[in-house]
Amino acid sequence: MNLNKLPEIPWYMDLGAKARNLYRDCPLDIKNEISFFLDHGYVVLKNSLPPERIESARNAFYRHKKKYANIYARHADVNGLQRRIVNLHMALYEFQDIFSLNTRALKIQDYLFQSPSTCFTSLTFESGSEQSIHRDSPYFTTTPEYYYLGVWVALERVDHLNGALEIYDGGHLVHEVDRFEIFERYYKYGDQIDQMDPRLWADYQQATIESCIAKGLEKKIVPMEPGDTLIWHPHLPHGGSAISSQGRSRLSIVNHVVPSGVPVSGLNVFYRNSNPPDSVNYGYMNHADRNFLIHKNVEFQHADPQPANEFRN
Ligand SMILES: O=C(O)CCC(=O)C(=O)O
Ligand SMILES: [Fe+2]
Repeated sequence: MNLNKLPEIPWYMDLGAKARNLYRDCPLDIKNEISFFLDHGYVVLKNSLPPERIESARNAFYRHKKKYANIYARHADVNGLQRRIVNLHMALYEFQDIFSLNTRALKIQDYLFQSPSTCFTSLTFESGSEQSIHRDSPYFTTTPEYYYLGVWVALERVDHLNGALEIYDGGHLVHEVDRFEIFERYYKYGDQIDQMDPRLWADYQQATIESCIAKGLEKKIVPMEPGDTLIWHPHLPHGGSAISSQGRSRLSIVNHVVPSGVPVSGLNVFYRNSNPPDSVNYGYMNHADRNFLIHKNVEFQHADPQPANEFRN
């Protein structure tokens, strides 16, 4: 794919008139959602998937968990729940449906990208993530930058008891912090860096949160019902709220999506210690008219890879 086709900066990153101007051509049936997204950095689509679709994804998950009980057991928390399964959709068609058949959510993604949205990765949480607030961009650096959205679907009710998404409302408008100053705290340009260096992640997130607080933004949690979808802006600081009722499940799937052909890199490119790639060598597959990047394995917390084509219900 010719990356030159995508504008260097996605239109929704523009803070002012240009974005507003472009969104005048927005289809009427998604205009309110696009407007909310531009103002708040996220939008919730109520009942964007019907109860039968949610039920069949839930059933597929619990069947799978039972069938591969020995593998799941290795990664369960003290309550027997899974905190992070990577790319489980590669094994479960019902999870692919959650992306491909979420028509209203896709219309919004396609409009934002001005290009068909493609599923890059998924994370399945059976328990709230309790992840501290962060922007995804240091580990999800697209070329060009910011061609990325988070598409989060509740498979059961989510609230403060089981750990909902927590966000800085409007935090997507907080300017990118001086990431290059952060890099130079630890490295010189051209150094070999640890691709997972926790300092390069944590300092960036800390600076971002301080900027949100300085702007007077407040954290808020977003309760959701099964079948609701939340789409977040690439710059939205988000995380998982504390679970006040430990042991209560929070089954959810999040797809990280990009336009087809967009390369995704990590810290090295985010901090411009390497040049951004100019092409991708990913394979894509199609399910119900939507492209998915092919991952060979399903992983538990980024480890213990299981070949997706054998790890089936
Ligand atoms: O599901 C959550 O609690 C947070 C997930 C998240 O931060 C992500 O997928 O980027
Ligand atoms: Fe995230």
